[in-house]
Amino acid sequence: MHINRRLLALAAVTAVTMTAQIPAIPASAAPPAGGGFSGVAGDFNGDGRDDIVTFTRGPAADVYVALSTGSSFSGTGVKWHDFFAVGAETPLVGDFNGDGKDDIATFTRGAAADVYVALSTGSSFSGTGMKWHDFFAVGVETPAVGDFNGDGKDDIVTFTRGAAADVYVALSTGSSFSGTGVKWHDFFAVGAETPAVGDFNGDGKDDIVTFTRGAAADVYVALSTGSSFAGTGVKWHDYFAVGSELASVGDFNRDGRDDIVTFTRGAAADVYVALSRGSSFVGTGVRWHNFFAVGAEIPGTGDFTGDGRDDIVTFTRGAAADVYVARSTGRAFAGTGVKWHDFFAVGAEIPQPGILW
Ligand SMILES: [Ca+2]
Ligand SMILES: [Ca+2]
Ligand SMILES: [Ca+2]
Ligand SMILES: [Ca+2]
Repeated sequence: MHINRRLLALAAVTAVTMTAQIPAIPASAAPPAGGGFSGVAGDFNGDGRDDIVTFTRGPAADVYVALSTGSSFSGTGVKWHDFFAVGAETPLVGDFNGDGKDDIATFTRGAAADVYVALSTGSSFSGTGMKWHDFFAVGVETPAVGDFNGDGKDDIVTFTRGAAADVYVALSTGSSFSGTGVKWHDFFAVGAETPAVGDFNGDGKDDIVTFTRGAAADVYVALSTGSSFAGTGVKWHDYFAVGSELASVGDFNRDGRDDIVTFTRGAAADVYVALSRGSSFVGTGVRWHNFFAVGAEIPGTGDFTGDGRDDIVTFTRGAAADVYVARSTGRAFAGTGVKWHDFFAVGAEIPQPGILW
């Protein structure tokens, strides 16, 4: 996301094949205890190409990175941190000090609600036990990352969901996250909706989106003013991410506005995109790939080729631990079965980018 905001080249958009978007019945992605999250990719060495990271969590709490070469992810067993995201913590990615290299954050949630950060040096994540906030994302809240005030440093947001549906933000100072109980919205991502972050109007400040999924399949957006998220019940799409599909965000056509993507997974393994027009997401049933993120694989988004258009990745995990990428052409995701790594995110590890609802 960081790269795409800087690339405002206009991409020609033409119609692609229209097909019916059908509900899918994917297996569970085995989300972390207490609820899921959706993270986008990070560029850990600052070369303009997004990379992948995986967290073993548990007692080992190892963190491995494989760097994008533009056509594959390089490096097996390259450990960037040996004690981060312990137990069942929630790890996410962002450039928290604004130096152009993406860093990692982990949220303990629960009663402690601590937030730790380790900063990228370009070849490792530095710092153990560096607490950037001591009361954020409490209980089973859903944290996410974005630059909500547009100062170049990524901030953190948390969604209570449920009946309260409150949204809190803490802004990065470059060395901590500032603000406790600072509510930016008081009714967004209600019940079991799945929220995510992106700059949907392309003004340089990240906004929030929520997917109702189910039969309604509504998509709501609230735009950042720099100090709050504005708008309640502003529907940007009325039929996207149906049933239990997994939805995420990326700028797939490189126009500077983040778009939305949904993965049916299961046997169909279809991928649909709706492009942002700045005040709505356009396109229903526009399929950008017809066989990607099969079964219970974990998909994600990022600009792995470094051309300014966000691509898609999927992790098989398990014993195979294969990683596939399909690159965006601006109108579709190209390539089936193009393996970028053959041993990454083993077993039940948590890769990022990844959607784990
Ligand atoms: Ca950084
Ligand atoms: Ca910021
Ligand atoms: Ca925005
Ligand atoms: Ca776009």
